[in-house]
Amino acid sequence: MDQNCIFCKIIAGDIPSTKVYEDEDMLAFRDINPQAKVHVLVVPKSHFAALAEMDAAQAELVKKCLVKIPAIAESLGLKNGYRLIVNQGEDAGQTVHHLHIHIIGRESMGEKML
Ligand code: DGP
Repeated sequence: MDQNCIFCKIIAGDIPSTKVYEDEDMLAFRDINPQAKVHVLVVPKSHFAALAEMDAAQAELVKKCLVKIPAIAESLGLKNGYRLIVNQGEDAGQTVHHLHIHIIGRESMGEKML
């Protein structure tokens, strides 16, 4: 745990969140500032800042998150699809330096981005 990390505090239960899924490796909770009708963050419980700092063990954790995301998305009612986003660094607008995967959906995103 990184004492200065807001997501570590959420994982520890020191800051409340609206959880949608949890197991020993990851926590999924609703984004405080949703950019779509459904906006959930999937966070490995082990702290590391970003993709660029990921080692092999941490990559395994991200893989577990990716494997679980379709079931999380289904539980959120995202049967027509969703978008995953990982922001890496300042130019991407990464504001929380604990690796997280955004799940965004429940509305057509068209070709707004990507
Ligand atoms: P990013 O730009 O990829 O670093 O996105 C960080 C996201 O984290 C942003 O969409 C807002 C969300 N967020 C920041 N602080 C909190 C918090 O305390 N609780 C929750 N639920 N989400 C948070």
